[in-house]
Amino acid sequence: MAYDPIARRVVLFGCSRSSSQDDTWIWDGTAWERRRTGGPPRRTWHAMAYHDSIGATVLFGGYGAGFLADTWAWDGTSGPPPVFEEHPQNQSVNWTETATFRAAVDLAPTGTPPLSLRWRREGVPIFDDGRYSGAATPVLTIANCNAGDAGRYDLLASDACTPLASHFASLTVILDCIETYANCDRSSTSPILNVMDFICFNNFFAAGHTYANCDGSTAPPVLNVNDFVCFVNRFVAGCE
Ligand SMILES: [Ca+2]
Ligand SMILES: [Ca+2]
Repeated sequence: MAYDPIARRVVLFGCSRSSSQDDTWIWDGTAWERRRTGGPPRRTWHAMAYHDSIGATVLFGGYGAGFLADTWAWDGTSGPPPVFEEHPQNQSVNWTETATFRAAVDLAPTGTPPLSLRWRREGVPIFDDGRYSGAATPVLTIANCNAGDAGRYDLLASDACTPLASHFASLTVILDCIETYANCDRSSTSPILNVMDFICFNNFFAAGHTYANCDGSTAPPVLNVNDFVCFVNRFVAGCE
């Protein structure tokens, strides 16, 4: 820790909590503020002082990955924020298929990982579950996509200073399965095919509706048990 008499603030770097740290903080007499410096690797037992002639806070040595003998100077300006090297891309998937969003953050400008990563849909954080995986990594996978997955996704990268969001990427889920024969009730939420389609088929059958002539037969009786067998087969076949 050192006092900067020009900026009239205290500068704190590193030291040890449960392990040695690599964060820089300033105290202006009112509040602590963490600053992004791209500065020294983590350490403790180092020496710091304000150097008048170069107008910088100077740090020397300490103990990090072994005993250190390096010298660093910080002029009080914050380093650049992380930048996205790769933004997620818009994509379309068919219903029940898997979608993958990918992004990459360049840590080089800051040199102060770790960042915490979190994918969001329409600004709402996503967490891993049975269908989402990688929600806190650069690659988000969404399995068995349904209509509710459509929307805008982005990756939020947060360090201790400033959260940074990627561009939005849109996911479009193509619901051609809605038009499949077995989706008798033309429902559009997952699961598209369920018991309601059997009830629907029964109702059409009872009403003598041409929809119930699943096998396309023409000899009377046009609607018979073969149409039930046909419907079951079409249901099992799903969206084919
Ligand atoms: Ca249905
Ligand atoms: Ca028939």
